[in-house]
Amino acid sequence: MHYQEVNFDGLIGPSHNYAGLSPGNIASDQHRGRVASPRQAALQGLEKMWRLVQLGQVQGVLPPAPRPAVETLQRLGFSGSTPEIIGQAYKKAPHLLAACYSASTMWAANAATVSASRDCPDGRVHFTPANLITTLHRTIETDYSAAMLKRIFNNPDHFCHHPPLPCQADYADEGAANHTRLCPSHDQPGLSLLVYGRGNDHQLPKIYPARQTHAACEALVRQHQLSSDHVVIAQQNPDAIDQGVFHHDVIGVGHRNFLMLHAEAFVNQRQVLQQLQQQWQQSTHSRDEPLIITEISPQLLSVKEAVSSYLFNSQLISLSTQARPDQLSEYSIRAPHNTDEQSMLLLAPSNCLASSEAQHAIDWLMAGDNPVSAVEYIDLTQSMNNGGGPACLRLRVPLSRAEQNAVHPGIILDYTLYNRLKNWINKHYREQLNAEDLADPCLPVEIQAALDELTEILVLPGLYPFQV
Ligand code: SUG
Repeated sequence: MHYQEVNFDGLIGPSHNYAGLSPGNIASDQHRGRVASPRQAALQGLEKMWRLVQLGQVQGVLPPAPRPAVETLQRLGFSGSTPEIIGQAYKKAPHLLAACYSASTMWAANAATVSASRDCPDGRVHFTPANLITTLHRTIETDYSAAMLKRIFNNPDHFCHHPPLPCQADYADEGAANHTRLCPSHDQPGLSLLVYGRGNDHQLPKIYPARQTHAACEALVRQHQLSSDHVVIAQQNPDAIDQGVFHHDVIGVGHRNFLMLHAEAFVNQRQVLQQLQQQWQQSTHSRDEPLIITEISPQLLSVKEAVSSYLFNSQLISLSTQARPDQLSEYSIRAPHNTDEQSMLLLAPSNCLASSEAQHAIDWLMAGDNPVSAVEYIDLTQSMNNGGGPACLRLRVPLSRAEQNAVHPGIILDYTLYNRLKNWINKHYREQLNAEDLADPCLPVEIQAALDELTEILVLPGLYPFQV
């Protein structure tokens, strides 16, 4: 049966702003209080999705959460009508208003952990929405994301939805950003690499929070019934967390049989990589398809520069059978030297162009013995300024043909939907948004009108609570 890794990207919502809400996320901190452009942000995200379609990929669109989260402001003690609640919150606790306005559901890699049907004993795709308890603005995403994913993957023959892990510090979970599935090809069982920052030992970051726990990784493995010989659980290097690596996908990316990561990503990295190789041999029985691991040394690219360029937050895209070399854009720096089954495109954030270290690392990668045969750059500046690169914006779901057919069809991007969404963004989104604009009583009304129309475009009637 034909399996494919399908990307589902978070559509960037109309309240995208820079509020500096994420300690340990250096870009978010540096851009606190800057003027954001929701329109440009959403168009950049949409262009990325459309590029994937042009490259022959199946691409889904995940609608944003309704904002502001008035019910959270109510739970925090603000009362009255929506304009009154917003007015009080802006005066007394602007950081809470900003949290309730955050468009953070755009970073769909944090929406859930997803296991492929080939990896789960019941043959279904398993989803556990992330509780995101480390930050307020992110933990209020969970109920919405859980409901939205159930609407989109709503066939119980193919999809199994679990509740989020308990909202307690020991089970802090940030979803697929800390999960990499490695496999010889998507129709075969995979090896799950789960990464945490906080366990029982004392190797903790000193400055910034570790957002994922070991206990959460173990619970996810149990929840999805992954077999232990198909799982490796690794600890993030606490020094890397203190340099801004708040999720593993800031320092490593894997696709099919290829894992690319910084040499300082993990505690005991040697052992972790050895364990991956051993389990690969045992679990995949695939000698023809080796697991290729490429480590980038700190001499080539420092952790600091990895964080500022976001090289490891690139997407790796299989070019096999999907895209021909002539489908690569003029931004592809090199044409693929082969287009066989192994060939992959590195879709990197355009920030990498401004970093000579990142450029050297890419040159080194392209010259090396690995599947990356082309690189292309994508401008996601608006999301990047909040610490969200190409890989953060997408949730990967490996799907068979039958599973793909069971996904809600209204969210699969084609040329018509791309154009409708572009017009919708241009019609509804503000060109600019700053901290003071969040006090504007017109903003919730504008957002509601936009989201109401979006549910018609995506054929998801009644998705938002304000519609019922
Ligand atoms: O959780 N930024 C997000 C970025 C998430 C990136 N996702 C992955 N690495 N997969 C975060 O830190 C900033 C919002 C603000 O400051 O306004 C923010 O939430």
